[in-house]
Amino acid sequence: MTDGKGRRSPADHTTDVVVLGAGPAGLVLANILLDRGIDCVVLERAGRAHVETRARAGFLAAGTVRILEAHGLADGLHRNGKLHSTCEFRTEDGRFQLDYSALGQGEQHTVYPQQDLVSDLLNRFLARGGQVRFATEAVSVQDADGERPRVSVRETDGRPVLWQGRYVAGCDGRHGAARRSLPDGVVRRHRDHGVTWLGLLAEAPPSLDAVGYAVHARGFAGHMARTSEITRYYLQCERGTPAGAWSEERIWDELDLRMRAKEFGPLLRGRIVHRSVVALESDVLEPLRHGALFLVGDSAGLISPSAAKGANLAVLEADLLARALIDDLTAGHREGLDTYSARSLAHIWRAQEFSHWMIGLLHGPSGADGESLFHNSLRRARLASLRTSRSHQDWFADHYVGV
Ligand code: RFL
Repeated sequence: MTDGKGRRSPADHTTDVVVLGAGPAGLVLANILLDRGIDCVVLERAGRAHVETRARAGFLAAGTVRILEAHGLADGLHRNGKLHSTCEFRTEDGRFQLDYSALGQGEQHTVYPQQDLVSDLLNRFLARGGQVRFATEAVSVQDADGERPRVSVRETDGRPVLWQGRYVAGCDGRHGAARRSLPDGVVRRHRDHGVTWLGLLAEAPPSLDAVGYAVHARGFAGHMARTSEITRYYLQCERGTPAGAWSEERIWDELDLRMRAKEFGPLLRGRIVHRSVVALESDVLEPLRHGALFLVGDSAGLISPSAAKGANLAVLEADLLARALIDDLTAGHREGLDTYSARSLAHIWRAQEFSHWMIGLLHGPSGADGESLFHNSLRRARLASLRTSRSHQDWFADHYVGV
């Protein structure tokens, strides 16, 4: 903001790092910074209750858990999370399980709902004196290529406020202010995978001790444990299907059919307590830095949930950026900041590649034309390799549980 003579208006608040967004990325970053005595603030558009109850991810990779442990942020997930290491594929050729703790590097997931992780991170940050401004929407990042970038913010009462920092961390997701404030030169590589899922949370215990992936002519169905009382299910649906379009009975019947419950055992039914429609899309911005503004997590790149990588990448990038900011702000070493974008992108693209491979494994065209039939035969062959080839399984395990 400038006055009538082109002078910058004075900032209302100053800090070292302005963090936009209180999701996994923003809160991991802010906790690490605060631990090292770096002054920061987290500006969050939503209210606290919303942030702590937003159900999304649940599968944390072993590397993610190690990062959280290294910063003393893993107590809750060790107390209440569950180790998990099996996935099951159900197809027209039967079913098979892979115990990935016995394959590749032998790593496991920890199943811990994202909202519980966010709640732990938030409580720890606040308990240590961290500052989070809820119901505070960042509108734009200004002067990102200058010495003192600023974030203009709309407070709850609509009042405009300016925050100034040395750096701004854009952890505010796909529709946030960080992305909106980038200059034209930033490239966005985007892919719409043409597949839509109905994402469901059922008040029902998991029905199998594995992540279930069902490949069916009627479309994909997925089963993922969350807690002993809540299970996530996915059903592929037509693009444009409203979240509320299917009755609970239809949902369970369709899940039974696609998961082949008659053949492999019943699904434990319960109330559907949450539904959302997820269009499988991916995008990556390059570079992830514009001057003093850095992109982290979903704001850096959106990844389809097919391989459960999004929250894991968010934590990994937050750790990379935190270390780089600490090096710069405590010792004047800029190298970490200079390489942040390239290092993060290397991880992001490997995760994108695997996610894309998973989409091809789990979905196929439903038509009976030559191309659809060809595609489906390829998919069948891919599943057969996974069922029978140990080297294929080792490769899968390392990519499935790693980032
Ligand atoms: P988040 O979690 O979206 O947090 C961004 C925060 O920024 C706030 N915000 C703003 N604040 C201030 N000013 C603004 N202008 C703002 N605009 C937005 C928002 O309110 C929010 O609080 O991003 P972050 O931290 O980058 O974390 C990313 C993860 O949330 C995401 O990648 C995962 O949830 C993806 N994902 C999964 N990832 C996994 O690793 N494992 C999984 O099992 C998994 N399952 C999933 C998923 C995503 C799903 N959906 C909803 C697409 C399942 C689903 C259904």
